[in-house]
Amino acid sequence: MKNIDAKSHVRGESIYLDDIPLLQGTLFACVFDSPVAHGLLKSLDLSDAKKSDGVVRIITAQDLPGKNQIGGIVPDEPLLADGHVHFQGMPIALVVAESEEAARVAAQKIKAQIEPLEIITDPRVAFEKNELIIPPKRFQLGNTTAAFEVCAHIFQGRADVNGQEHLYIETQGAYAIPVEAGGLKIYSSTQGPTAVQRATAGVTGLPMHQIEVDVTRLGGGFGGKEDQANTWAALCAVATQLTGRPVKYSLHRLEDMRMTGKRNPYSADYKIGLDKNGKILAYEVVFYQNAGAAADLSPAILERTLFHCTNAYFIPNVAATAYSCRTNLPPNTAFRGFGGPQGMFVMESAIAHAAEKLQVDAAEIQRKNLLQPGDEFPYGQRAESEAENAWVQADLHFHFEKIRRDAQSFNRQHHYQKRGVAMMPICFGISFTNTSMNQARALVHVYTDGSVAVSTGAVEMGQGVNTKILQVAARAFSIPPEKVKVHSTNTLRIANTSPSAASATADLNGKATLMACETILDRLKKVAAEELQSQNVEDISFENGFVQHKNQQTNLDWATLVQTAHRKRVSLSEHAHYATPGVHFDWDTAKGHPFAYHVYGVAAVQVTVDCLRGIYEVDFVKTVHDFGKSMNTAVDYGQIEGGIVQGIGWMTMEEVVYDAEGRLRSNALSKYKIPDIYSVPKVLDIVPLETARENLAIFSSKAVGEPPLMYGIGAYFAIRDAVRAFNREVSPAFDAPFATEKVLMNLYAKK
Ligand code: LUZ
Ligand code: MOS
Repeated sequence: MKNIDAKSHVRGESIYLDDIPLLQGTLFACVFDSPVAHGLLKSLDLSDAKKSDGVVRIITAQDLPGKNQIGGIVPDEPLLADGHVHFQGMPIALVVAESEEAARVAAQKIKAQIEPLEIITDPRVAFEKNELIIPPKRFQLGNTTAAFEVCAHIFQGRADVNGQEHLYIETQGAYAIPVEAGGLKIYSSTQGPTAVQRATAGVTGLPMHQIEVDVTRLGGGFGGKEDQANTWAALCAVATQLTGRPVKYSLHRLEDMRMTGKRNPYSADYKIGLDKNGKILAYEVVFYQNAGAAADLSPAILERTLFHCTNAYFIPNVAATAYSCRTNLPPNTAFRGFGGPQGMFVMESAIAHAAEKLQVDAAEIQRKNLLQPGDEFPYGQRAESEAENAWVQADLHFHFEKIRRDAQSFNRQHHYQKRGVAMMPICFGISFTNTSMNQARALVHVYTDGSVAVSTGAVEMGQGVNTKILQVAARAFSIPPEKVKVHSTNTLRIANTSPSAASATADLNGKATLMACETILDRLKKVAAEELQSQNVEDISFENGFVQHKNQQTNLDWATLVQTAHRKRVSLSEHAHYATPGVHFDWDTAKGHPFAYHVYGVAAVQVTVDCLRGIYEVDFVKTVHDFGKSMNTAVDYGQIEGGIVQGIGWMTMEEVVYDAEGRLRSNALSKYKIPDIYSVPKVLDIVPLETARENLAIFSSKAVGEPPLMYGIGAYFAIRDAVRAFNREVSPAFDAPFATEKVLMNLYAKK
């Protein structure tokens, strides 16, 4: 089944925030943001801006009716700067004017006097100064100290991995509308309608029931709108409250890049110990997370880094420590993988380091240490591992030995072109690591013409979740997909939602939808049994829009049955609640069973490096991927292709650059290179893993949003391999992304 949005997307008919028809009297907002990364806000001169054409109101921290606080996990983030500025791009004032242009012009006329304070951009410097967002988090398995005593080989090093700009095609934005009795209706481009509702309630001082948040769809989120959509919605809400008029703010790309946080950069120290056969006996790692100026989601991201610090390997002795370090950068935030990819990059760096020193193929070490079913993760959960299975199947399909040999023979024949190869196994845990977030609700109405309306907490952001939800309802009722409509995500229809995140959206909301449909179906079966004078409800089933009795089609069609049920005063609506069974975690012991299941896979990645220019192409990414049993291969393959390319971009070309003043230098698309069609692997083979194992996913169709991004890590190590094929003397630092300039420097570096 195709993505249900395909047609309206292609025709340009899909409605995004900026396409919503405006109400008469709508005002437009623009932020005046801090030009300094750290300082004391001494004074603010609004006089010129107030006189500017079309300006209706300028709002500062003192004007907020409620609390000046939007921090989700830790209350450390003011909506508008009050006395202090903590990063360049921090909102200080909001101009509200009759047009977008008028608001922008006026914002530029605001002058702030800021007394500079010391600026920290490096997480290790922040750590030295004890600038921590939360106390450190630790995972431990076995005893590393004892294990290192018996290791034949021990290697220590450092790995750095940079951030990533989300670059959702639709920038952040919100549109707030006053409704009667002081309430608000807010359209928001958010992954978390409830997060927007909660943050808005805080700054406006309204109870949550006075605030309706509605989301039709996003033009991409990638985690950037899990928490950071709150700011714009809260600002518009306050402006609406203070002016009594609708207020819209759709950010300019430059504002969005400057003011919003990115994927957290990490710096890490690792120590890996192996026995003489290449078995990893011990692994110690310390992560320094660059959180930026406020907690945002960084504490949860830090946890997911720890959860993924051993990737798809079993290591009997692990000690992992993670520090969330406060710097003067925009608060960094969720980004596809949520800290997991950063942890996995460090693990792969440690393995590459060991392989280089031991003069073996990294694949040999990877292969020997894959998780086996029943192995214990450092956090106590036992693996239902597909890691070995995925590796064996990938080897059968793609012939790793031959890939390696062909690359070597190519390299013997070409001096200025070198091929590099890497294998990239992945293991990604599915569920929010915060157990309480693993719940969802769905509201299903069957109308008397037999058509069905579904609402859930799932936000459609291009990932195809609405298509999957629709499939769930259509399959549950055995009716054609055209009979089902999935409606916008709305806090009045579905309350207390978890954000659409953690790859878990289709599972959580799909299961709630299935439960609601099944409850309605049970009622309809009783009605059908009465109509058909059948003694046994068990004999009733549905197929192709007709009722079946003892597997024989009857004349009773779906719409007639629905009308009959309504006439008999049987409810055709249901609101269902789903909570993932069996998940729990205890941070006191740092053990538990946080994930409903894991997604596995293995990719073989090959690149060709042009050794004169330092540029490279990805020849192929070939993967055996664990879909469970895909319920929509079009959607799932699309997610995998997109994830791989986004991962390759992060690892090989996207360079987020802040200078020492905390100013974003890569602040436009002319200075920040994202993958284009030419960066896509020439060959992208995706083969589903064959498995008989049961899982907790919706229709056994495993989550697919985040896991494939991490195949992109293979591109980093493939480039590194090619560089070393050209220059045997060099041992490139583990410092992602491996962008062209870095490649060129390493190609010609001396020992
Ligand atoms: N968001 C969150 C996430 O709040 N908790 C998570 O565990 C998570 N994982 C991935 C992406 N977003
Ligand atoms: Mo995400 S990083 O699942 O919002």
